[in-house]
Amino acid sequence: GVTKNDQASLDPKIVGLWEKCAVNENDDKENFQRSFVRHVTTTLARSVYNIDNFSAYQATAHTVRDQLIKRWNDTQQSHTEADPKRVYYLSLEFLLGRSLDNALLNLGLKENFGEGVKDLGFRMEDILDEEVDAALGNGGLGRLAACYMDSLASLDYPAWGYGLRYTYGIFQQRLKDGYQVEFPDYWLNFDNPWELPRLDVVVDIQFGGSVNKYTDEDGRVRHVWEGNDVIKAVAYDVPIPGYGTKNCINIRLWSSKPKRQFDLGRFNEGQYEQAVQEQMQAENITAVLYPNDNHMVGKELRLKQQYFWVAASLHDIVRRFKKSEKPWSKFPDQVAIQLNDTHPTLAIVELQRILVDLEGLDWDEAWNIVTRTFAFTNHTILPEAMEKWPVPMVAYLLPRHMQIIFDVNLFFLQNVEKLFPDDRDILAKLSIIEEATPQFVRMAHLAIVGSHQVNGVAELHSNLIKTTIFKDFVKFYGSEKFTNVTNGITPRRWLHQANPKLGDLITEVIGSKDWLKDLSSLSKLEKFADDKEFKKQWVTVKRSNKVRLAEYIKTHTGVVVNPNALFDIQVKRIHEYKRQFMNILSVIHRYNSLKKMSSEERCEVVKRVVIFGGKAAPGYYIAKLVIKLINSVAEVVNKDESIEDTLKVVFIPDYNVSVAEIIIPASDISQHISTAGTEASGTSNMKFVLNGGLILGTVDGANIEIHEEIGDDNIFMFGNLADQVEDLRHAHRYRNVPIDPALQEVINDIESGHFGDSRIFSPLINTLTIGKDYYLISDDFGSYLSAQNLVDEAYKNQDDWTRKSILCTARMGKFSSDRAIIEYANRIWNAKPCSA
Ligand code: IMP
Ligand code: B1N
Repeated sequence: GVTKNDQASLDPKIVGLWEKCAVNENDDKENFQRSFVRHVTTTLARSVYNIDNFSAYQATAHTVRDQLIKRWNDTQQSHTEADPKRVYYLSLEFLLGRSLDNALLNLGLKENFGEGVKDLGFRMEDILDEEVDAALGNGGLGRLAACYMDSLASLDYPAWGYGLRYTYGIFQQRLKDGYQVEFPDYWLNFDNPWELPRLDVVVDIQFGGSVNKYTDEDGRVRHVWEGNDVIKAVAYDVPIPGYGTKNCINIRLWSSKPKRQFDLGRFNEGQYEQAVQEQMQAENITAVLYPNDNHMVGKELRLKQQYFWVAASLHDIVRRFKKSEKPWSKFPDQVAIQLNDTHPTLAIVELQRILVDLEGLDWDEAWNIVTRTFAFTNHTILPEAMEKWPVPMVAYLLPRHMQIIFDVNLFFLQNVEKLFPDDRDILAKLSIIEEATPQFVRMAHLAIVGSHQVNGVAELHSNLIKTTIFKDFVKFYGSEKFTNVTNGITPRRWLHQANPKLGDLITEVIGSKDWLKDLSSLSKLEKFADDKEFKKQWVTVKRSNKVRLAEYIKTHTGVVVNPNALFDIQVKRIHEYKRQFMNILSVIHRYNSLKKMSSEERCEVVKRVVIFGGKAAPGYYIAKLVIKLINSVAEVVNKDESIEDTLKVVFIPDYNVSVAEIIIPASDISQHISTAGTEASGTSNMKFVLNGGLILGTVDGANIEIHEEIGDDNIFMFGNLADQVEDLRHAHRYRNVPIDPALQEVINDIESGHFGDSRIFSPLINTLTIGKDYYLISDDFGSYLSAQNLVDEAYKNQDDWTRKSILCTARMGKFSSDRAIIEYANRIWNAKPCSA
């Protein structure tokens, strides 16, 4: 039939009905309950006599979904009419976590719906707990994308995210004999109310084949790429409601489907298995999220994922632009595309291909449009994370793209040569192609050359990229192309939702909820830092969050912990550069000291619960050994009655977004102890401090800016600085640097078999000894232990500790993702809000 999708051609009868149905039909308790029961009986096809918590969750979620869809439609329609400059955030990862609580808050339905379910005999907490996390990401990078979507929606930016709809998200972690074991995360097992399948939005994506040249009627050489395989990309839309606005933006996730159902010929010949093979291969592409954080694995399927995703997304972006019938030269005024790391870099090449091969623009004209459209965020300087793809692999999968990359590189290097006529070295250093056997495409170089702005994610990191990995690009482009946008976090999820008691207390004392939209208004808390009554309430909230975590630990690990002890937390992906190893080594040191004490002396010490959590990439052997060591130490320490309950060690399994929401509000101290210069920013550091937890950290990433904001007295910093790291590594390599004596004692203790068969741990110990201690654990160990002592001392003065805690929260305004998004919009995208 005919599709009517502009207002002018719409039948007035339909408009009338549509407007009626657009009226908010369940914003009060009774309407909610009616909708709830309707969804139970129709959507879920269940009897009202048989509603368990899970179906109550589903019915509530579907009621919220109805509202989301209306807002989504209104927002998208108003954007279509206003046709503002759009922002597109391309990210291979969106670590959204749960959606129900967030949607209730952002839509302003929390109170009425809470009352509504209570009335029907349910507890909202139980209902919320039924939801499985959407865990389509590894760690900080994926969660950052989720926080940014929340801010884009809340600030009314006309923005869309584009990603992949993985069938399996990040694996689930369980522990067996202290070792990590991975289980598939089949998150779509039950229906997913948070996605809108757009089975009619389909893009054909091709791979392989060859490129044919011909001369067109104007005498120009044109290229036609004829692919071998064609796979369909089907859109699934995830609505993202803003807080305090009707605006609802979209994340479009692509799912791969076979082009044909199956090979009919084969099917008729009775070769059923071969007949469905093509189908299975196509569905492979979006089957699974690669579980590596800060590490590149050069698998062909990963490259296919990247192209599949950027090609579908660009097709959609270009289609939307064409609806407005503006000339191509206006494309960069209508479209800003942000590349979340180098994963979507092929988008640069794909747009150039669309403009030159399909739309017939001149190369230079097209390249000008491309480079004014894209901007690139770098998230790491770790060498093992840098993406590079073998030229033969790219040429085989994407023959036309490989040609375009060589041409882009040729023209780029010609310009380099003009500026540095006699410098062959710099050509080799800047080249998009690494001249090895085989050659490689350096994705970061391509991303820089194809973008108008490149940014790092914290001050130190943005300076480091200019002086280390990209320093030769600064020589060529000048430093203006490189900038900083310090990361941020959404206060809606990370304070209001994760820590409702603290949120309410803050709202009460500062007299408004403004902080949810303008986090800098937390500074109004400063004047209560010495208010006796307020401090009491503050302590009560922290204590109840610690009790909540203690209960979680009890049910999930069996370990009983004392909520009066100092809760010391390190939760993040397990990686050598994050140095969980150093943390557990210091725990052993503490344990040994406790054992040497008399019971009178032990009475004086601050009790500690040291909490770990985080996943190791399945192929990361050393990281997995760190988990094993933590659990082996925990087993010995936790059952050693001689130290009473002065020390407990816990590894919380399956750390994810919804577990983080329980852990983070309960910290007294959290640890962010990466080797200086290795953690680009970190974002959990911000979450802990926002919730009134103090930090024990190195002079790295966003720790530095947190320190600047909250002041010397409210943070424990230690360790060598980033500019000392290279010299220290050099010393380890070429001189015999003695190991820190306290560290040596700990190593001896492990080797004595105190924590089980020591042979298990020798590969780990070897990283310190014969492995040159690349992450400088020995160099930082002394100052780490001193900082730990300062923490203990400070904790003894509970009243002053509470003051510090309040000041921490009060001074975190800068770290809202709203601030970060406004910086991107003003300094990089040139985009304005556009409200429905
Ligand atoms: P797109 O920009 O063409 O992708 O449109 C975004 C979405 O907005 C489409 O999927 C439409 O369903 C929706 N939409 C809602 N109202 C309108 C309208 O009046 N014109 C065009 N699209 C609309
Ligand atoms: O990005 C976060 C930062 O806060 C962290 O410091 C940084 O480590 C993290 C390849 C990555 N950098 N690189 C990755 C993830 C997956 C992958 O396949 C690299 N993650 C970060 C947000 O800026």
